Amino acid sequence: MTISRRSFLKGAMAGSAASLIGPGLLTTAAAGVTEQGVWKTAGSHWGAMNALVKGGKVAEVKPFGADQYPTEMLNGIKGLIYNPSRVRYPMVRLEWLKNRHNGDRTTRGDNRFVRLTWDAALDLFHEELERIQTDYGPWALYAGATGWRQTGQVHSCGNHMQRAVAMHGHFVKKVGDYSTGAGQVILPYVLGSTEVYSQGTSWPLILENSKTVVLWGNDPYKNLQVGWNCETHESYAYLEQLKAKVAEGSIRVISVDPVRTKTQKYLGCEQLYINPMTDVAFMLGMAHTLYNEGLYDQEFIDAYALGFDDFIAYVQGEAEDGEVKTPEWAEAICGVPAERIREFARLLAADRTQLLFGWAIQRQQHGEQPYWMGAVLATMLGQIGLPGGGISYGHHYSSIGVPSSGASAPGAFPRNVDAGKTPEHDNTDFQGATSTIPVARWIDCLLNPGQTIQYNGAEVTFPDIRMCVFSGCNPWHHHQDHNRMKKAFHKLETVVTIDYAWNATCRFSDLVLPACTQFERNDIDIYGSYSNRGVLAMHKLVDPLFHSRSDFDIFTDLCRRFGRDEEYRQGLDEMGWVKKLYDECREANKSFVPAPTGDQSTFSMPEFTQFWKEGYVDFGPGENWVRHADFRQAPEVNALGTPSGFIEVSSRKIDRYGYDDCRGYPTWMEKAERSHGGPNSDRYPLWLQSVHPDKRLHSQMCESEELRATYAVQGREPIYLSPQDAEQRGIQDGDLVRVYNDRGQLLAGAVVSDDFPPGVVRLQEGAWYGPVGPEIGALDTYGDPNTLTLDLGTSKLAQAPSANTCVVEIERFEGEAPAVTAFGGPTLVEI
Ligand SMILES: Nc1nc2c(c(=O)[nH]1)N[C@H]1C(S)=C(S)[C@@H](COP(=O)(O)OP(=O)(O)OC[C@H]3O[C@@H](n4cnc5c(=O)[nH]c(N)nc54)[C@H](O)[C@@H]3O)O[C@H]1N2
Ligand SMILES: Nc1nc2c(c(=O)[nH]1)N[C@H]1C(S)=C(S)[C@@H](COP(=O)(O)OP(=O)(O)OC[C@H]3O[C@@H](n4cnc5c(=O)[nH]c(N)nc54)[C@H](O)[C@@H]3O)O[C@H]1N2
Ligand SMILES: [Mo]
Repeated sequence: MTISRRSFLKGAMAGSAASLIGPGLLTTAAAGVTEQGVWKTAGSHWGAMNALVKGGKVAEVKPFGADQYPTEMLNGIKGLIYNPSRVRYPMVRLEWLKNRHNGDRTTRGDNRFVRLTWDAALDLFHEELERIQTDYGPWALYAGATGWRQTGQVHSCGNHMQRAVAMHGHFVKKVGDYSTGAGQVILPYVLGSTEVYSQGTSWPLILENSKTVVLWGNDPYKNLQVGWNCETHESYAYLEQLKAKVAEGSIRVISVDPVRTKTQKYLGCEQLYINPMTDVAFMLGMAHTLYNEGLYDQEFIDAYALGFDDFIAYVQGEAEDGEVKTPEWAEAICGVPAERIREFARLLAADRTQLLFGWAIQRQQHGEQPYWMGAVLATMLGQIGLPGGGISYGHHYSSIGVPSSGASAPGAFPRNVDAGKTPEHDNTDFQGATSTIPVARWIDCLLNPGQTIQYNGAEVTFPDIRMCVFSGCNPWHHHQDHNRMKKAFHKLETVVTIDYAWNATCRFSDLVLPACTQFERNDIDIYGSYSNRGVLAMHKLVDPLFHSRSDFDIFTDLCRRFGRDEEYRQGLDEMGWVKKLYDECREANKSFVPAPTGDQSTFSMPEFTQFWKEGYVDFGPGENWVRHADFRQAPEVNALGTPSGFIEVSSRKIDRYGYDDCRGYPTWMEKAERSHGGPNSDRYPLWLQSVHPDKRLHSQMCESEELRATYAVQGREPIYLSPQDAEQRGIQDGDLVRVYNDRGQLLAGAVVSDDFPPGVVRLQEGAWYGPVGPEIGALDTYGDPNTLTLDLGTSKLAQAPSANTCVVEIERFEGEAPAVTAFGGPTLVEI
């Protein structure tokens, strides 16, 4: 059931075309000694790079030669390695050290910690795993949460944590993720795959064939700066060509978004303003126009889709609600004038149209609906499977749309116990509870053990979790409603976190173990994420700082405590693993045929030593490809993965679940709270969107002081708001403001900007949580939006996060502002 990004990536590559080697493509010498120091290759989510190491320190970072569009975030790398928020030593929370799990848990978060030796810390970790497995059982341990671990296939830290814990005993796992939780559950019913992590139609074909490109809640120019692997930003070359086409008038790009985005400004394209969270109403109005003006493709629907009649009856007002979904009906909800809705529908039907959806609109209550409705719209337009037509849910992510090389990528250090082996504690009795929970429902689970909820047609019964282990994720940024999280954490007996940055997750843990950064260990990865352009040597730049160690070393040492360290590392050390993964990749690519030469003999991977010295192997570019073209060509042979094999405009299967919040076809449903006249807007009139940050990867790099200084306002996270909302509240650009609702309050720095319409404000996710104290309701001094967001499942279908369903009020902050507590590590207590 677990959906792994890597496995989707691999699937995408397996089906893609072969590639060509581009000699001389990489301009920068990978490795070499100069008078000033040594240049080495390294990698990160922000980009593959070359780094100058001088006197044992990283002195300079330059983009990798193949990266023609490097992100400004490379300027944050040095500050990520060297900053006051590094975890320096193994640490234990004072109260927990004194009284262990019997202590006062409401003090968790007071940030008072005592330094430990590695041996003492790992003994405690091991003892706690033993205690939980012996006194309770596997249902009491949650080690399921993983996140944006650093790049590198050997050190992928979630794998290390889960393998080591799994060798000790079973534990509760998660299904889904925060990125596309609703999308990846609804789309298999509609289009037969998750779509979100699938390779998409190649950019060159979009540029060649599309007449209209719709960016639907989508800001690729901002979001393509980071990739799941070592990014090389090839997508930006295509965005540049798109910009030229917009300028010459050969492609019309329209961005459906409440906000004037970075991409809009870069492309110089049109914005179609829409009230937040009302896209489904808007699209229903469009469907009404397409249907009643005869602009939809009946032939395509007859040949490729099922369930259109039930859906159209709803549009025409023949369903239970009796409401006709006219553009006038839609206007009252979405704020787009009815005539504009009609014009937009006509425009999309007039010629080749590519719909490109972002992910934020499914990170809201009923987030399944805009995705389903988008697919229905694309079905009515009848262009699915055509070059430059149809719908994509991924072109803003990790170089999706850049043709894949088709080569085999290196594998990874294993996540699970080896085949044929069992854990030390082989108890699989979850006492009637479910061993896998929907990822965003873990706080519900902590608060309501034993409760049964619906999930995707099944029942999930929450286990009674007592201990959590976190590595490579920062739940105290990524999960919604921190004050509710505090209540849940009062129930936890033990929390262990392994991280290199002392973020709020460390603060709310009992035992914290210092990992090193990816620049302090050797590794191997692909560069170019979905394009899979080549293999990169990630050279260790400097030794682990302070007392930090690689996750590999940390967990080998933990496993030694129950005598299974050799089995854990399969007898290999770090470089042994780097070489093993390279050699396996080399073997797998023996028969790799680069497409443009079509000649296997034009490609070979060198011996490991040569690769390590040169720093990379390039697979060359891939071939153009059209998503769903095979289905369009032969729908019976290349049936979709839906129950019927066809596009399901209505789903019998979902209808049979009988959910009131996800019906048998896409429907408009009011939200629990909504700005622009929606519920609770009288008290909290401002919609808070918590989009992905322009100059961070979530919470990663927030600690980088130099980079933070380029966007912080009075040392706080910026909150963006419209001139109208600012004026109404007597707020000036640069003012300190208090942002609040019934769930929490925070300080932020006001940025007044025309990019934002009245009623819409933005705090970027990943701002470090810095409460004044551990108490529930305490003011957050830096500005983490999840202090304010709603912790609610999207629906009974996906139970995904609804972070973007959130309304707030803002006031100017008067008086003495408390200092920012988010950064700088723990309060060290000597005992
Ligand atoms: N309000 C709101 N909340 C959101 C979102 C939103 O849009 N709005 N977006 C959601 C989404 S899509 C996502 S993907 C999540 C992201 O949530 P996370 O993946 O939890 O976010 P990161 O900040 O990337 O956290 C990664 C953590 O792992 C640590 N780390 C990195 N590499 C290593 C390593 O090698 N070893 C160890 N031990 N630790 C390491 C980093 O220091 C950091 O603390 O946030 C979600 N939360
Ligand atoms: N720089 C940077 N890039 C990243 C990341 C990062 O942290 N930093 N994170 C990566 C990850 S893990 C993920 S999941 C993706 C996230 O990718 P997304 O979820 O697509 O990105 P967001 O930036 O949250 O939002 C994109 C746009 O959606 C719009 N939007 C929000 N709500 C609505 C709505 O109701 N209707 C409409 N029409 N528009 C709406 C916002 O105004 C914004 O312009 O980004 C990836 N890329
Ligand atoms: Mo994400």
